[in-house]
Formats: sequence, C-alpha cells, structure tokens
Amino acid sequence: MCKQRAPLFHEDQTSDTLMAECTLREAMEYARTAHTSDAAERGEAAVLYMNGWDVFEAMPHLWHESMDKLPGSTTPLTLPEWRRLHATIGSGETDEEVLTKKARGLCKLFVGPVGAITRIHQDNSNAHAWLCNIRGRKLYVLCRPSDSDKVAPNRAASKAHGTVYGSRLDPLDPAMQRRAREGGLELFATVLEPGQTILAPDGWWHYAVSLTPTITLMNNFWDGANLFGLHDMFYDNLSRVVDANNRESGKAPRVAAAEDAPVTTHDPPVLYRVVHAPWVYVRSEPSTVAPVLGVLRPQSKAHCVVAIGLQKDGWLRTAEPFDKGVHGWMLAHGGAVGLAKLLMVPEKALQEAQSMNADERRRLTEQMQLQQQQQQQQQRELQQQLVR
Ligand SMILES: O=C(O)CCC(=O)C(=O)O
Ligand SMILES: [Fe+2]
Repeated sequence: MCKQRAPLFHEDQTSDTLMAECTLREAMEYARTAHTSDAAERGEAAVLYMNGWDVFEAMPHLWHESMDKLPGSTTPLTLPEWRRLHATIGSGETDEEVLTKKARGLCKLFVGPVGAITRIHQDNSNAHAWLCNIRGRKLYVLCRPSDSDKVAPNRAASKAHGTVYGSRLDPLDPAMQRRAREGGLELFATVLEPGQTILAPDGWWHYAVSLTPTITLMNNFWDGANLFGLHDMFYDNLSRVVDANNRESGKAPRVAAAEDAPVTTHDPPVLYRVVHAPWVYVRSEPSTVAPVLGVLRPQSKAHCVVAIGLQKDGWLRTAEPFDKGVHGWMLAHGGAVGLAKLLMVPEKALQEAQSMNADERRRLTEQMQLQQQQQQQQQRELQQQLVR
C-alpha cells in the first residue's frame, strides 16, 4: 500500500489521503521515475510512499533472527523475551513459526520516490528502531524525547479536542525552523547514504525525506532500556484477546450507565493509580461491550496514573485521552465483571497509610494480601481461559 501521508495520524482524514495498492514491482518503478513526470516537474504531483510493507510476512524465508539486534551494540531481547512472555502465560504458543512471526512483522520495507516523507513521530510501544538505507539517499532529522513539548507544542490542547499532535514540527518548513531555533529546540540531521544505518532510540522523534528514490529496511526492537514497552504491547494484545473471548462467549455482562446518571466534574482532574491486576480496560463509552481504546496495567510505566474528569453511574471518565486521542470510560466499581479494586487515588492512599495506627495497618495488610490472592486466582482463570 502506498500512501500520501506517513505515518497516518489520528487527525488525518483518510478520505482525503491518497492511497494506492500495487505490486512491489510497480512501487519500485513508480519510486524510480515519479520525479521525472511533467506534473512532478510542475510541483503538482502527489507523492505516494510505500511506507512499512510487511516484507517478511510475504517472504518469511528471507528473515533472519540476527535482524533483531544491532551488531555489537545491543543485546537482542525482542524474540527471547517474546518467547518468555508466552511461556509465563502458558499459552502453549511454543511454535517457532508463530513466535518468529511477531518478530518478522517488526521489520518493514520502505520504497519511496524523491520527496517521500515520514512525518516526525515517535515509534509505538517505546521501541527502538534501526533504519538501513539499502538504496538512495535520505535526510533524517531527530529530536530528543525531552523536547516533546517543542516538537509537538500543542499536544495537550489538541488532544482535548480529539486531535493529536496538530502542529507537530515540519523540519523543512522555514517558519517552523525559525520557531524551533528561537525556542531552543535542537535538531539532529544527517543524510543517510546507501548501506548506512541510523538508530532512533526509544522516544526519539524522527523525520525522514527521500532525496533520491530510496529503499529502506526498518526494524523495531527492544533491549534492557525499553523492555517495559514490549511487555505493554504483549499484555495489551493478550487482554484484547481475553476481552474478545469474553464477549463472544457472552461472559461479559452488558452493563451500561443509565442515561440520567449524575455527572460530576473534577477540575483539576483527580489522579488515580491503577491497582487492578492484571489490567483495566478503557472503553469508548460506558458499556462493557463498547470498543476498547486502551488497556492499563499496574506495572505499565506509561499509563500507570490516569486522570479522571467525570463520573457517571458506575463509570469513570478519563480526563486524558487514550490511545488515539479519544477520551474513555472505566468501570469504577467493577463488581459486575469481577474486577476487584480498580483504581486508587495515590495521595489519598498515602495519607491514609500515614495516619493509621498499628492495628489498622495490620488489618489493611491482611486485606491487601487477601485481595492479592484473589487477583492471582483471577489471573490464573484468565490464563486458563486463554488456553481454551
Ligand atoms: O521513512 C522512514 O525512513 C522512516 C520510517 C519510520 O520511522 C517509521 O515508519 O516508523
Ligand atoms: Fe519511526
């Protein structure tokens, strides 16, 4: 699939983004010659980019496990960790073909004509990426993770309006370049020559534009520094499978908030810590059959604390957008779907603990242990369900 915009963001209207499905041969031919057309010379031609073709899904025999690591510089953990995670949940997923399929899918091929652009972005799931230019020359621009507010300054405001990263940096736009310089944003730029590889570590913003027709191979990977991102991805997938199974088997109760339920606004939003194990679903509306926007885990680094703005019936509305910038709902009490304690206000929990006497503390500890046992039991049941 060749697209006019890469990557596609939530705010992109797919209806006005040109896309073309073609063979690899056609994409190569287009990339090689697109800039020579009359329309391109007049600056009127749209530029389509084959960005992220799942090449090893189509040709698995060409993939090799060594692609999971950057020679000499990192310990490959993606595939071993993926194997280990499957083993811990006892999914029975030991088939190498199934396991390597995941790793193969992390390696993608890009074929672009002159002017093909990947807009500035961070990779998903805290992945590192290596990008190897097989053919052609490509300009890459990178920015530090700590400069996120300068790269996409109105992220928070635009999120609240349902769009994400509205005015993200275009490194080739002179006005934006000037603003970036004035704001002290440091841009790291390099032209990648054929055969060269660039590394974009976890969280680093990156932008690419083809200066000549290009072929690039990209691989997302994890090591000791960002492994939690792989775990998040794994548990996110797993929980969605369990959720889908529950719905199909009719196990998920059809809970919906009453239309006239009271709504309370908290301004500023109250911060909660996710304490439920193994995960909490954030849904697009207050109903257990509504689509899942995101999954929260207590251990997850990125989404451990959530801000809640509204309360409706037994549901809490998230004040911060989830996943693709949409607000969501979480079941507050959880009784109906067997969720134990779901969320805890960290400040309140802390105050409570400090003002407690020894007896109270012992009672609470016992209560927590019991709760933990119940949660472990629940997790075991979920695993069994998954195996079935
Ligand atoms: O177009 C490129 O070379 C960059 C691709 C990239 O960073 C991505 O797809 O995540
Ligand atoms: Fe990327």
